[in-house]
Amino acid sequence: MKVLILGGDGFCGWPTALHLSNLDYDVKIVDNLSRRNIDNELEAYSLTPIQPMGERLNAWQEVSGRSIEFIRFDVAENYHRLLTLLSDFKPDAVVHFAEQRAAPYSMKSSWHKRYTVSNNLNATNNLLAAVVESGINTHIVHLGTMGVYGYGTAGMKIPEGYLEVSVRSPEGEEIKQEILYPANPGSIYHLTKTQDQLLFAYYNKNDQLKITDLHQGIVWGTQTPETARDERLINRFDYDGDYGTVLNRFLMQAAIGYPLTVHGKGGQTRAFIHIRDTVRCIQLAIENPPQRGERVQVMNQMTETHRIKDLADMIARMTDAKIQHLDNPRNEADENELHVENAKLIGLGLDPITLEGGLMTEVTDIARKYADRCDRSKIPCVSLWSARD
Ligand code: NAD
Ligand code: USQ
Repeated sequence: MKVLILGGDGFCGWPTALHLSNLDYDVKIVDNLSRRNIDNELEAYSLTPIQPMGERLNAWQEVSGRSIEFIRFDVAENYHRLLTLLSDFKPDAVVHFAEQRAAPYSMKSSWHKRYTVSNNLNATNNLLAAVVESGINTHIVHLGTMGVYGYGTAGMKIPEGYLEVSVRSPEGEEIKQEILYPANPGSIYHLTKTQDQLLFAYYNKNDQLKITDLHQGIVWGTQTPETARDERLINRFDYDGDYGTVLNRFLMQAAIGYPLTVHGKGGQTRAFIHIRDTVRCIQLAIENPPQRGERVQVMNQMTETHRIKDLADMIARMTDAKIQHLDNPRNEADENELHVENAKLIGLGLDPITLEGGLMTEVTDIARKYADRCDRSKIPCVSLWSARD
């Protein structure tokens, strides 16, 4: 099975590439290294010492005997390179991670808004147009986000992509339809993922492309069995105010004795998944493609939901960390309930890693081990959703 991984140098893409290579997939990675350039822009680096791509791939060859090819180009800009690669390699699946993924980064300035929209939408549209032009029969697996739905549920479980609605015709007849769940993005980044959905729906309808959109929750953890095999294979761990996601930030903060940074009262409820489950879900998605002509397959890729203040309390209990309540830099509800349907991936065989089960290992193995690499000045979230007096 041949798989092309777009964005394969990133936090989710790198462990996915190794996981699939380990299963004997023929893997090629495309990445423009924009994420590493953003590290330079923000002067905030991974807590873990990630190696350059060449070093990573040599180490993988050494420990596993398997090779992965890396091709560096910009998927949003270099359309013909993408088209040629697809036509020559003819992958059975393309996994699309190649987008700017941080909500705070997307809100930093008008430049960052425009960059995020242009990068993410052009990357997705280029991939779709190139698959059509190449004529290959591939399955596109895209990483979407739970944030396309917003985080309110009107008392029901958020379904996997589609909502059944019924309307009454002028004659009084009840007509049932399934529509994409109404989009309700909370940042420019999340907005790009809602627009991706429309691109997928259109190309699926017009060109019968086979597409799976994985609406993923917040990923936590760092290592997978493959990235843990050699320190040169280590995965990235973001903790800064733009790219660090909440649970990994709390884990790192606890490890260095920094009070846990809860936004507002911490009543926000969000969906979570461990990085080891992420790579497994992507494998399950690749192994279970939709049929040609079938509508876009949407799966909610999350395993549990937690309220931010409950996470902070749990970590504080386990580590004696202090908690600080900060003014929320975001424009979001102070409090929400969140119930999510995730039966599809569970039905395909996902056996979730739970927070309680995996937490302490992350704290000790990674956050404490690399605590001296942390730059405390990069921890505060300084990106504001709207101008303040
Ligand atoms: P990341 O920033 O670590 O990785 C993305 C990779 O894509 C980077 O290596 C970057 O250099 C590359 N890239 C970006 N634009 C590109 C382009 N135009 N051409 C080529 N390469 C490009 O992000 P991640 O955490 O690995 O997230 C991967 C995907 O999963 C994203 O689409 C993100 O929206 C989604 N996702 C992530 C999380 C999470 O918690 N990390 C949760 C839900 C969904
Ligand atoms: N938060 C804090 N303290 C912090 C950091 C965040 O209280 O120090 C709060 C935020 O205000 C927010 C929640 O925690 O309410 C989640 O923030 P986050 O940065 O962990 O996650 P988010 O911005 O939603 O983005 C991340 C990934 C993104 C992915 C998304 C999945 O960066 O790529 O799409 O999670 S989801 O949240 O399900 O939409």
